[in-house]
Amino acid sequence: MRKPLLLIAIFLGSINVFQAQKLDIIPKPVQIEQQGEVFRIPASVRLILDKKLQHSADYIRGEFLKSTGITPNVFIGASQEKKSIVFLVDDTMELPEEGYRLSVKKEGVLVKGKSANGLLNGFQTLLQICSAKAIEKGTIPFVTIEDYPRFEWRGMMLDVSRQFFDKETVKNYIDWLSAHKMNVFHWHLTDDNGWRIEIKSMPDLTLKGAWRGPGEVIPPAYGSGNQRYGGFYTQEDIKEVVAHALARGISIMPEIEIPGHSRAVIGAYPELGCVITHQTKSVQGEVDNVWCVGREENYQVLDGIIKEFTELFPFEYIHVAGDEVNRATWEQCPECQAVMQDEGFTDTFQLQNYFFRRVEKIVEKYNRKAAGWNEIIKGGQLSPKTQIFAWQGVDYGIESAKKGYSTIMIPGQYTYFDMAQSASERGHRWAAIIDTERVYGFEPIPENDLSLDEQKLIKGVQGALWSEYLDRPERFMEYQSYPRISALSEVAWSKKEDKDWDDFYSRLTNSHLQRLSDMGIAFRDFPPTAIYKNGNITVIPPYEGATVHYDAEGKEPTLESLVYTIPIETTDFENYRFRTFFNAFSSSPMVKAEKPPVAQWNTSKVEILKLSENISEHIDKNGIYYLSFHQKDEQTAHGVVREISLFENDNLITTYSEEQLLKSKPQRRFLIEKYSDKNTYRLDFAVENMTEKASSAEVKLHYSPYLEPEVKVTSSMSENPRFPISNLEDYNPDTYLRTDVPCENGDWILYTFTSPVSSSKIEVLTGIPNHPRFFVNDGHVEYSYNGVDFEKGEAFDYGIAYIYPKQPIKAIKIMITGTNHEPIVAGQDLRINP
Ligand code: TNX
Repeated sequence: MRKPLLLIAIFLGSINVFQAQKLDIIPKPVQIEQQGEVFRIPASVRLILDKKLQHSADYIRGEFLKSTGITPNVFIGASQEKKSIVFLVDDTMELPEEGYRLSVKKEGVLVKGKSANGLLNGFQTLLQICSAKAIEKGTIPFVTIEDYPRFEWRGMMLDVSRQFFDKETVKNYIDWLSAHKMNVFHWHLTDDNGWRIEIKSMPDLTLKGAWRGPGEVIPPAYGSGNQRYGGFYTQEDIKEVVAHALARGISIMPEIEIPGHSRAVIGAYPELGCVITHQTKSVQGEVDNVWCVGREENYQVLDGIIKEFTELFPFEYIHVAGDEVNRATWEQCPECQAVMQDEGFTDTFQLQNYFFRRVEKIVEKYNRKAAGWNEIIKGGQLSPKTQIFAWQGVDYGIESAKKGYSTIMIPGQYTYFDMAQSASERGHRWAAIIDTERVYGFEPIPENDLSLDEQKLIKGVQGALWSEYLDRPERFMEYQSYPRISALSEVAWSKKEDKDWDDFYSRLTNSHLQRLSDMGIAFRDFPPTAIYKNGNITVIPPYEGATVHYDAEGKEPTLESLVYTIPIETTDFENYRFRTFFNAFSSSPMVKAEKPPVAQWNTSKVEILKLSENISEHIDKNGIYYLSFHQKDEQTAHGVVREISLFENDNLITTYSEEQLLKSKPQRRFLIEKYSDKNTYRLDFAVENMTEKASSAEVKLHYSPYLEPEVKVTSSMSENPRFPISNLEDYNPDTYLRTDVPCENGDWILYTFTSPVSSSKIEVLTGIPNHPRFFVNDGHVEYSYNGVDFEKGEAFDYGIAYIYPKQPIKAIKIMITGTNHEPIVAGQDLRINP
């Protein structure tokens, strides 16, 4: 008789532990409760919208259809009915602004919002529930959600100057932000390389200043080459985009870059610039790009421009920039000097502050507030209404809040999505390499450095997408944006204590990447890990269900390449490349197979570790090997390494005794010349951890695919002493040449080998490594087998040319036939394939 009782107990138990279906909502809501049943959406479902949501009716109808496959009947302000989906504003709700409550029951769906934007946030949650992987199409599980944002400002900036993105692209961009409950689109409309907004009182700003190329007022830049390139938005376009954003709960903050980054303006209206005797360059190498701040008429011009901005943009803030101003221009300008004298200023930051005080007055006259980059704090007080954007680092946000300004955290080190996502990918790297996990880990409130009142001045966070390098490959701006913005949205919206990377990653990869794909975003997928051991490559996909394609000949895998299923037996692991593909548009960067680390350690004690490892199985041929130290993140990068020695059968091959900080990512080179499979190889090194902070790393050994023969390099162009030409002789890919001058027809760089080199293919690269700036546009390579007679080879394509020698080669020459339209030229080490 005991058995049936037990069965009943199990049965009852299984009812209680109802397994909630994963809803995978991003950003994570504050509170969710799920019940076991589902609401079936009727085929003729009624969507009843509060009058305050009228402006979003079309948007809501369209998105609902896309997400559920059901065309709703939309009513404004009608009374509630059974089985309908109702959106109601209730400003008496005890919730923060933009908060909402969502309940799905047998009777129907009710979304209550504190405001129209609160309802839109609830609507986004509803769409995400309907598109979660676990949810049957056409149903919504019974659920109760209460949700509100952590920060009132959740922004994203897009630079449309360096590359122009048309109106439709911008509208899509706004849609994607609103799907993530972001609420500010910061539109960087003007910069050195193009003015993009029609201003009726200053028509040449767009007639001339929106175009670059040969014979235009702005020289070619950022991939536009010898083509006329540009574009702008008419005032009608702007109004259309503003209305589009409003319907999606997004405010648009326009930015006018003043007084620096203004080459387009000065090109169109030269009289707005200073009269100077010798040129100086801005941080980004531009000349003639600063407004004269001593010329009184300029303030009327600015008043006219700002007035038109305020007529187009209803948002409370106008961003007036102030970053990276080349103030050296003002030092030479008589009119600027006169103001300095009259005002008794001793440095040009005071003059900059004078300028912004006047600009703030104009902005406030039109009932708006000014916003600016963190540099504008320098040189004096600002209006208490002005809001500061801390881009150079969190410390600048701390300084701004301590001075009492409303502050937005937008630190390059975490939220600049023009930064590369991994070491081998395209993008800036001046602030950091920023992957999605790093964005997710960003905490906008530096609690230890600010009082509670000061913390309240941190109004929110923002990401930025500068567009210098978005010219290629195709849809790279989407690749740089997502899923990093998905991570940012959670930083901005969700509670700090609810943040958990593993949980976020599981929601992202389980349902949200599919949502991004459904929105038509060509996002960056996560790369697999490929490990080579005992003659086999084993691939670990980045997440369950990910499809990894591979190529066995060193080429970039495509969707047509083989799909990885089981471990690959090979003696040739270095030639394999792997890549995750979500679909034809979204994929990961490619990765190589790696051997397991040769050594690792992990300590949080003050100690000296002496490591000694037998690494014989990692060495299998003669050639150059690189030893590198990889930390997981900055928190575990403490300590130094030294006395790194490699032994062959107990005989020392090379030793590096000097000490190097782990933070500096040490890399050491070893040459094996007498390999035999009977040899044993041993690696010894010491790690010293000086504090009780974490020190841990993996040590990897890579066989270099390239030859490194002795070479001497000379050039017709003078070098920048910080990036000398001798950097081209060291085969260290991190060091490169910068000239002091732009290149001209007839300039050259000559690589001469001590003895002729046999190679199947030599890659000649110009520009900064992984960062397409300062490369050779117009030119070709030449090569010589005897060092005297040169043959003409390939022309440079986007900074690269290849040589396929037929016999051992003695010298290679980069021949320049035109300017690269950049202030300098950069050169790199040759890549010489065996
Ligand atoms: C600095 S961020 C700039 C931009 C560049 C960006 C590239 C800022 C206020 N100024 O002009 O595009 O770096 O990362």
